Amino acid sequence: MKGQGAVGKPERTPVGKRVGRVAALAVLVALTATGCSGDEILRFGWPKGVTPQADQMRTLWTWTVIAALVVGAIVWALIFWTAIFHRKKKGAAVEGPEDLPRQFQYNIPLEIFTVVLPTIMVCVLFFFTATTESKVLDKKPNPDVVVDVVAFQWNWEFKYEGDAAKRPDGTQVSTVGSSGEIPLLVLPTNKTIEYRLRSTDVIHSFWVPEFNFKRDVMPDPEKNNQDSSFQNSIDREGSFVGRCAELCGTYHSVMNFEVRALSPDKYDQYLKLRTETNPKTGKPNTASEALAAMNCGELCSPYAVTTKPFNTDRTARTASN
Ligand SMILES: [Cu+2]
Repeated sequence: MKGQGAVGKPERTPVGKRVGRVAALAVLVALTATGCSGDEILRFGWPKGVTPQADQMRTLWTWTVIAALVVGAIVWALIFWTAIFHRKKKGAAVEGPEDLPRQFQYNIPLEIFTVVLPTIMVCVLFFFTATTESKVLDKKPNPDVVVDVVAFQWNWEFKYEGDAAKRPDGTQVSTVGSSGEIPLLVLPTNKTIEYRLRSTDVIHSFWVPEFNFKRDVMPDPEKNNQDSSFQNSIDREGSFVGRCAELCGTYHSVMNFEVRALSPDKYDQYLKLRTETNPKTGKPNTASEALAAMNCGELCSPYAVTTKPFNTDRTARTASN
């Protein structure tokens, strides 16, 4: 038996209408007020990648978020629909056993559908995750540049492998960061670069946001069964900030570094300068001295441009950036 209130012409609840209008307005404001371009919206907060690997990750991210938003929108719609349109009707009879909602459960076909469909969705997601992963983690046998990334509490050392980076005294060119100077990892564009990660103390993580990729830097990666190297190629010149993405102690937040991507000829010039001795100091050129000598404008800024050394005064109340 139906409640008396349920009979008669169905009235559209003003609440539903209002919620609909507010939601539509919120979406409109969100889309227009941010001033984001279409490309920016589709990146969903991710930076513009500077490597082909980063672009592949970003494509996967965009489609994953779209899929998640579709699922979210459907689930939210179901929640709001049940909350708004299944309220007790106005003027319904005094509560009694005959006015209770339909007491149903165990909809087997619906349950099978809501288990099978998410399983298929996760499988599709897994397929694209696995194919993207194999592309991003792919390694060429002969990388053009090999750099040892050594993390320590609390900074980085970038040591260049190969004959081109050999100084006359037989040592390899290396850049060590200090609390007063952000280390610059100078790299060539459009070359395959291999990063070999290792830590001298605790676990850190090598993260360049514009690579859309990070990897933990472990002490003893071999003993820890970690594949401690990865490769990529940077497709445009520029300065990109890098950060430590694994809590590593008191000064975890101040381990910023900078990747400086230069065209291959500028990079060769840089590396050559690094192997040469500075007549003023009698020591091999440092990263900043080599860049200053190159004098190629913003790209050859001798110091980091995306981040600055942190204030070593412990009573200061400013965060690093
Ligand atoms: Cu760290």
